[in-house]
Amino acid sequence: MALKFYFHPLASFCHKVLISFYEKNIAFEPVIVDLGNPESAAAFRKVWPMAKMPVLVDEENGRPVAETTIVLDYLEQRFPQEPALLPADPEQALQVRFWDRFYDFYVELPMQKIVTDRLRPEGANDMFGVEQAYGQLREAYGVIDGEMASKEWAAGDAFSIADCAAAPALFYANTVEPIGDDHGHAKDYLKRLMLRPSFSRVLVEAEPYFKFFPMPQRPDISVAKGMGR
Ligand SMILES: N[C@@H](CCC(=O)N[C@@H](CS)C(=O)NCC(=O)O)C(=O)O
Repeated sequence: MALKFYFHPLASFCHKVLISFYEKNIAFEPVIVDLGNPESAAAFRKVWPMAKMPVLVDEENGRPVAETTIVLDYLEQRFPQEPALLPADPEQALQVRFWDRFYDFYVELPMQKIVTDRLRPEGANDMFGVEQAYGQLREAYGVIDGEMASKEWAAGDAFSIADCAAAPALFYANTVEPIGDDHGHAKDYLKRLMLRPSFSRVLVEAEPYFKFFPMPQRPDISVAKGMGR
């Protein structure tokens, strides 16, 4: 039951799926994609022409599965072993799906907008869009802070695919726009995520690549190593 996983260790959407692999103890074959390398990029485009990471290829059926939320859903169906990251109860599952979408759209995407603007050619930056993205992150921090006043994990008491989405999104978002002390519940939630063994493993594996993070701020994983506040 070989699962090929096309990914890059620095890429936050790839972290989202790695967390599920480590939570559920699913074996996979890692294939690192380097979109800056023409050969690696061309090989990846043959797997998935949209060339967005990650992509899972289950050698049992040979079909590529793209889009992280769908990949996580696929893993739940294929590997129903504990822990279940998508609840069987339809109402709870709806909550999990909602918070997965929230973290992708309102934390992950604005964070990526800010970071990838640094990679644009000189003169092609989008300062207006970047300012909007910072504003959206601050708005999202307020929502998360209110939610996490009464919840342990993104959708309630159980760790779920919503937390797989939240962890890398909030980690990198906090690097580019630190969550303030006025949002203590959101800060504590990020700390819980970083101490979760599945995500702290992802962060430790990503650390050698942080030198390629294109912002002046460097990601800091001391909390994940049990050394930070
Ligand atoms: N909606 C997609 C987004 C995937 C995505 O944007 N991946 C980034 C890496 S974190 C990527 O492939 N970036 C390369 C590019 O845009 O050229 C998903 O959930 O899988």
